[in-house]
Amino acid sequence: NPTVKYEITKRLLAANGQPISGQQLADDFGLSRTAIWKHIKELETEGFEIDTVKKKGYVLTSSPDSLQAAKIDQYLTTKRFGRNIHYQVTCPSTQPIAHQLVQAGAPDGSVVICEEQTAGRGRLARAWTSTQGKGIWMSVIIRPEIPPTKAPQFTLVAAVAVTRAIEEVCQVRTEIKWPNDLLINGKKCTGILTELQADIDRVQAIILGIGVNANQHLSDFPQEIQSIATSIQMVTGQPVDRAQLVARILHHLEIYTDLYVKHGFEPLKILWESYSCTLGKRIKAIMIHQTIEGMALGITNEGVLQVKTDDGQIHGIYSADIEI
Ligand code: BT5
Repeated sequence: NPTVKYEITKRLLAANGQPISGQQLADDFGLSRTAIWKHIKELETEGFEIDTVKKKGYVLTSSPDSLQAAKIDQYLTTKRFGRNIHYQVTCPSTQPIAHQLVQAGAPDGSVVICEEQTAGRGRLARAWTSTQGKGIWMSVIIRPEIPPTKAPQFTLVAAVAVTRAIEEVCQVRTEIKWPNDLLINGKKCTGILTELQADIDRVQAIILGIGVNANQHLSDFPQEIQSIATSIQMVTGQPVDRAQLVARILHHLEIYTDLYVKHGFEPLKILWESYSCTLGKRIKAIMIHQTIEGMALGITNEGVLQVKTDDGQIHGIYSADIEI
């Protein structure tokens, strides 16, 4: 029973090294002590180290660096976001799972998260490398009351949320490269993928894919992206507590989503601009059918990038790959 296991894990984590009586757990969950013991044994196979102290009960001595709901839960400060977590050790990609959950009626703020993606994806069917246990690979289901045309702005909302979370939890500043990359020292540490399920005039759900490189070393990346990718640990030298970072991302994502739904992108714009490394620079915006080169002037209240070409014309860009 996954719910009981989850509750036991939560209790053990919350006990902070103090013993928890097996009898107490058995009483609370209406199970036999043997059934509780079986759950404890299962947790041990998942990497939890648990001592059995005679007459006192179970003591959690260490927990694995993993992203089970119970591990994230201990840091959660949100009302809705992350209150419904689907965890899998491995999956092709969290995005299609989240799409299915939307169809099944998953509530606002539901999260799909895993340790490893075997077919992680970026925009335009590009691949996203998602090494086992090294990063945060998650999809957040958001159900805002907005028209579908506004959905792309969620990429910017998410970029600000993740930037702030990384800054607070890992003490390192990331820069936002419009629209969906977070960089440290010019290298990509986070990618965001915004997908949508919608009726003609109404968003059913935004499926926000967030990939954060947390604890990789250079050799964990495939050769072809070693020169463009980085991880937080590679920069700070400190291992990242991924569960804590996930909880903080969800914290900011909930606040900024609510702010956005109420007041639009405008109140988030100043924050977004303060982290941007795109504005005020000469850039190349590469789109599917054309490339525009010029000065990145700013973003509009709708999050559209404005680029001034040498002939003085100003172009509004909705989505592109940017070269600086
Ligand atoms: C993105 O696409 O940056 C969006 C990445 C979204 C990943 C999340 S993880 C959870 C959820 N489930 C999924 O399957 N996806 C989402 P784009 O801007 O198209 O960038 C893709 C490019 O980034 C690739 O072509 C590589 O050059 C590079 N890249 C691939 N893996 C990377 C990594 N781990 N770190 C940095 N760069 C990477």
